Amino acid sequence: MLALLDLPFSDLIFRAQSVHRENFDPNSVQLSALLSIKTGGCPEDCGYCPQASRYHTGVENEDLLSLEQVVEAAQIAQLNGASRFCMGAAWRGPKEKDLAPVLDMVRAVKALGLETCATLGMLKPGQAEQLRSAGLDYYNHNLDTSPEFYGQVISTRTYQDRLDTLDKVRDAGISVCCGGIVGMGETRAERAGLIAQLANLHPQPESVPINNLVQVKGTPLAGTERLDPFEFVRMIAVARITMPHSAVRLSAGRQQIGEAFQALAFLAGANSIFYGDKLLTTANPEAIEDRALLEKLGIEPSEAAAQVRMMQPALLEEASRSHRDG
Ligand code: SAM
Ligand code: DTB
Ligand code: SF4
Repeated sequence: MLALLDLPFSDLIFRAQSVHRENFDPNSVQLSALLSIKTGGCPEDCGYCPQASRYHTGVENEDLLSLEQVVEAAQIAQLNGASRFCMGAAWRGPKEKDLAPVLDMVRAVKALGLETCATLGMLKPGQAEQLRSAGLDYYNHNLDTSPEFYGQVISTRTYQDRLDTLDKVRDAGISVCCGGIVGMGETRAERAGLIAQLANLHPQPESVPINNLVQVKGTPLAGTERLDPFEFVRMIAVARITMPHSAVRLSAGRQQIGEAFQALAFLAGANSIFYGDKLLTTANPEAIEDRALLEKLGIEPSEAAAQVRMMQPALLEEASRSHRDG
C-alpha cells in the first residue's frame, strides 16, 4: 500500500483510472444523502468529532428526530436525486429503547424506494439482525485510521470493538460501508496502514468512505497541520486500486478541497459522494453546486437517481427552503 502511495502522481492516477474503467462506468457517481437523526451529546472521545459532549464545539445535545422529520428529509433527498439515505446518530451504540424508533425510520425510508444506510455506533448481538429485518441495506462503521495511530485519536473504544461490529453487520447480511479519515496528523505509512486494514476485510466493504478531516474548533484535532489535497487524492487512488469492486466515496472535506481536486478524485476512481448541503453537523457543498459540477464533468448520478434527478431547480429550491424553515 505504501509503495502505491509513493508512486509518481501521474503513474498512480493512471493505474487507478485503469482499474476503475475495468470495473465501473467511469462517468457515473452514486449520491448518498446524509441526515443526523440524533445530534450531539456523545459520550465517546473521538478527537476529530464535534459531537462528543466533552469538547466545547457549540454542537448541542438534541433529541432523536421524529419519524415525520426523517421522512420529509428523505423525500427531499430523493427529489434531489440521491439514491441512498444515510441516518447518523451520535451514540456510542444504540440502547434497546433507541433502536425501535430507528427501525421505523428505516422501514419508512425504504418504503420510499431509497436504499437505506445507518451509522449508529457499536452494535450489540441481535441489533444488526433487527436492522436487516427492517430493511437496512448498508451500515456505516469506520475503522477511521491505522491500528498504530488509532490510540492517538480515540480511547473510549478499541480497534477490535470496531472490527467486531463490522462482523455483526456482515453476518446479518447487511452491506458494509467502512472507511476512515485522513489529515489527522498521521504519516503516509499510517495512511497505508488504514488502506491495508480495509482492503484485507473479507469480503471487502461494498462502500469505502474516505474523509478528509473537517477541523472543528474545540476538538483536540483542530489546528492540526492540513493535509496536502494531493495526498487525499492519492488515498482515493490507492483505495480504488486495492478495492476494485467497492464504491469509493469522496466524503467529508469536499468543500475544503474545491472543484479541481474533486475532479482529480473522480479521475482517481472515486465514484460516490455525500450529497446535500450538510454532512452531519458541518457544511457540504450545496446540492445545486454539486449538480453543476457533475454536469460540467459529464458525470451522471447513478442508479435510482436517474428517474428523478431532472426535477426543476426552482422546485427543488422551494422544497429545500420550506424544509429548512420547518
Ligand atoms: N457515532 C457513530 C460512530 O462513531 O460510529 C456514527 C457517526 S460518526 C460521526 C461517523 C464517522 O464520521 C466517524 O467514524 C468519522 O469517520 C466521521 N467523522 C466524524 N467527524 C468528522 C470530521 N470532523 N471530519 C471528518 N470525518 C468525520
Ligand atoms: C462517514 O464516513 N462520513 C460521514 C458519514 N460517514 C456518517 C460523516 C462525516 C461527518 C463530518 C463531520 C460532521 O459533519 O459532523
Ligand atoms: Fe460519538 Fe461517533 Fe462522534 Fe465518536 S464519531 S464522538 S462515537 S458521534
